[in-house]
Amino acid sequence: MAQSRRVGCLYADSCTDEQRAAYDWCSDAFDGAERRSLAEVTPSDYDVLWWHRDERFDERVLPEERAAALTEYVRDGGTLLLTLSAVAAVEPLGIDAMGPDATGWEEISEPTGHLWKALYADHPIQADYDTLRVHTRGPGVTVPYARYESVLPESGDVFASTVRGERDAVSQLTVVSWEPGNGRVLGIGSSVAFAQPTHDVCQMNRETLVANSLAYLAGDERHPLTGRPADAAALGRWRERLAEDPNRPIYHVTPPANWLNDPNGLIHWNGRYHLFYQYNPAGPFHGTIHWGHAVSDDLVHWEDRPVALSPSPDGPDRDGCWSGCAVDDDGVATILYTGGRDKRQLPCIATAADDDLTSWDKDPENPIIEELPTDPEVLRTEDWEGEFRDHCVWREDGTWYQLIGAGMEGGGGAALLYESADLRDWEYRGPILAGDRDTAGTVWECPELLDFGDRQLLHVSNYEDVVYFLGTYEDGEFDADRRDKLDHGDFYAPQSMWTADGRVLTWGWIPEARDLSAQWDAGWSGALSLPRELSLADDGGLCQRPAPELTELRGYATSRDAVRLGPGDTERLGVDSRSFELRATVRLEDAEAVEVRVLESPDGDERTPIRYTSESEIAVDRTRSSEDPQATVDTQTMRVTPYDAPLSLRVFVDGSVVEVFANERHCLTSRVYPTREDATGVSLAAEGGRATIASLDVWELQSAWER
Ligand code: DQQ
Repeated sequence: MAQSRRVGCLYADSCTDEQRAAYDWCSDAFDGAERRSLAEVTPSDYDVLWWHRDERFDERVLPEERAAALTEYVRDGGTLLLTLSAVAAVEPLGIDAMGPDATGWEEISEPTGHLWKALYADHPIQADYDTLRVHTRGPGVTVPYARYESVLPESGDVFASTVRGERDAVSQLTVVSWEPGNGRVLGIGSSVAFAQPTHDVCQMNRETLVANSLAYLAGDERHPLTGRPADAAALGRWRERLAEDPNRPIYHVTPPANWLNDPNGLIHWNGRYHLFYQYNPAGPFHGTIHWGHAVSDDLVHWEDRPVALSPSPDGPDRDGCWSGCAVDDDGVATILYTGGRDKRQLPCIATAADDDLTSWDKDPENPIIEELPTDPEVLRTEDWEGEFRDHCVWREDGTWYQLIGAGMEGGGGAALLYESADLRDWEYRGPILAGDRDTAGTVWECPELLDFGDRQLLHVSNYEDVVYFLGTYEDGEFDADRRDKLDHGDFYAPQSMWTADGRVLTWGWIPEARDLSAQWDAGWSGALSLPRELSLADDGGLCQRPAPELTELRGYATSRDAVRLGPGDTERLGVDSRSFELRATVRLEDAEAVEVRVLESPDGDERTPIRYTSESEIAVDRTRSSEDPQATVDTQTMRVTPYDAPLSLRVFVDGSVVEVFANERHCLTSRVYPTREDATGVSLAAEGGRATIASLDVWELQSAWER
């Protein structure tokens, strides 16, 4: 039945076949639909305006005066649907400073449509579907499109990317919503062509999408989540929306929604701890990287802050603000980060515009280093003119030093040293350490040098692992005498903060271990590790332990005195949780192995054993962690020393994160995704002999976020 809405269907000079087909359909669907040329339309006559354009968008079709009238109409509360290449009008209409960067015609070879974000699964436009993947165009036609691909709208909120056949094209952003002034604008940049026939399902989906969009825009209802969040309350609503997901950690730092990777710019400033992180507001995938922001007074309770750093449409960071660090430049909080544009990645600098580190002023001279070093030559790849990024900056005797991660042509990864008097003019000094390609990786990302007095630690991330070197750093050279991994599992690109009382705390990115579609469906991706206190032991080795502040999160406790297990014995503990800390001291006696099984269903079908063996190995066995075929199931292992002493174990389970600390030295972080609601138990088991769990405590851990 036709809906009674006044829809103004816009065209430039005359209607094309495609516009005629679309607007004919609209007249059937809406009683009050009328065609109007842009030159003569009176916008306020309509509940909603729809501009569907299949010809290339050209600013000449929108003379300044017309554009101004439409802009005013929208700002005053009017609503506008832009489809296909009309989405490009957002720039001249002043709706967004950044228009779609990918426009043209494409041949559709398989059913194509929209990949909706989980955040908007219940949006009135999409609510008729119980899937996030909705095909709206069948194969065999060539249709126009206007999408965001390597940039993001500056103020628009992405509702959907693209689905092609069964494949998620996550970075082709095609449905975007704006709320300029009092108005609302929706852009659907592809897969809504009407003229050529398509098969029934696509046709129905396409009509539902456009009808829902027009009805939504013509009505007064606003969706509570729409809009790029500008404050903690709006970010909290996103967090709330995802809170029921049992895989979502509650006491690890996560993005409010969408994507998180490396920790950045860690700094204790004005009495508060600031954590920034690589963040993609477009969705749960790596792309269009901004800096997200969270603050804490105590290192365990965190508050969301609005996005701190965004790419500038005209800047050297147009395609992304990649990893960097923060320093105190005589009372001015300053960040150095990597700006990306096309195939160039170069260092940029920004200073805090306020004491809360909420916004940052980028230096007009960015990038502050314009040329890549040539001695040795930086590795050129398909993606980059030079693999050259990420920053670690410190001051010594009044001089600033900076490490940048790189790959070297014909060699392996390297940490390159620069020197400066003012953080802006940098002189190249050469690599402080370079790895060989076969054993240390082709590129070193996120290098960080930590000074422990007599000895120093350098860690680098080589695409696979975080490798650390212990030794001495002097006169621009690092002389390493030990090397190991900082973590043996899912942990990458860590960065550290010095606390006021002189401790080093390190956070790493805990990536997901499930496929991209599963991440998309979850609506979020990535977490940060717990803060780890790094220090050197008397024997010169590295100690890593959870920051003591974390005990603040402890709630209800289950404690056991010595538990003695015979060969084959299993003991179930009275734990029913997915967010807890377990602390145990394990003696193997003559057992071959002891297992602490977490996230275990009552029948044991789903469980994640953390296995300590007489071979001095800890394994997190994921073979039965999840019945979800999208989850990774391999076993992750690490060696633990000393061989014959009891093992002191601390395990932090949080939704899908299992973070293991052994003997305050070795770490293994794992991701697991139990599917069963009752996979919340913990049991102990011994194999091949007797074992003793000398002490055992389990604490429920509370949320780090206010709810
Ligand atoms: N992640 C950043 C880069 C860095 C990499 C991009 C490491 O700056 O090299 O998001 O995960």
